[in-house]
Amino acid sequence: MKTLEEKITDTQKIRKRTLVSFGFFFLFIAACIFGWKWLQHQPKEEGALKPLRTVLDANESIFSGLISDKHLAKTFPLSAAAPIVRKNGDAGMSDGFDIAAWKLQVIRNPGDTFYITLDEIKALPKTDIIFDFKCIEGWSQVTHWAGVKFSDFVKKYGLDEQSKMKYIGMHTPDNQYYVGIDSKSILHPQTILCYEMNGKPLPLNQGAPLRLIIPVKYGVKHLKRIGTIYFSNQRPPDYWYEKGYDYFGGL
Ligand SMILES: Nc1nc2c(c(=O)[nH]1)N[C@H]1C(S)=C(S)[C@@H](COP(=O)(O)O)O[C@H]1N2
Ligand SMILES: [Mo]
Repeated sequence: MKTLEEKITDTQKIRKRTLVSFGFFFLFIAACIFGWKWLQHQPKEEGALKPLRTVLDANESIFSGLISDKHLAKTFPLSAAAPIVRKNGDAGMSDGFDIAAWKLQVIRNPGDTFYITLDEIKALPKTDIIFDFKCIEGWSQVTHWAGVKFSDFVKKYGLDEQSKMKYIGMHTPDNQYYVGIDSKSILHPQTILCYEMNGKPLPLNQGAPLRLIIPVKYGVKHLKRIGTIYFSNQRPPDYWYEKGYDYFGGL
């Protein structure tokens, strides 16, 4: 049996602990509010608050080291490919585009440009890929594409030196959509310059006559309607990066 005195000290102990716990709880909440306010007052860097941008860039340096030709995106049988393919994003897909007059512009070096026709691209070995196309908006779909491996294109057009630069840049003929991609990912064996979907010529709103399919990246990097390709050791401008997403866009 506890004496009355002992019972009183027990109650006091409980009261003290409760008070201390509440104290810590309120300190924690205050720290959260303070931290959040601090974050909101930080400057922005390429569309993202600076501390968040720092974390995104740190992630990039970790994950870009993991890209390798041996790590392939999962592929699927033909029967798994969706017959009706989602369409998303129409930046750079402006009206009045003359598909018949299209040529791919390749900037070998600043001031050294050449043009390639679709027939010349189609003359290179064709590669099919069926993979799970993932959009950062939260949807994904198994889809079937075909075209020329980017690495085959590089070999055929003698761009080996250029492709050793850190990045490749691409933009639509009207410059309204643009991406930058690390060279390891662009030379990955599953990356293709794509001109077919479900065994048929690429539909216009899906990027005809030529789009990028790069299964090691999120949808944002699969630029539709390629106008120009160039090489650079600096990060080329990137549409979604400027809106605050990470530059790498890897899966
Ligand atoms: N030119 C261009 N390419 C683009 C986009 C865009 O807005 N314009 N959106 C990207 C995004 S966010 C996704 S998810 C895919 C969608 O490709 P789809 O329309 O073939 O499904 O295209 C990518 N390529
Ligand atoms: Mo997307």
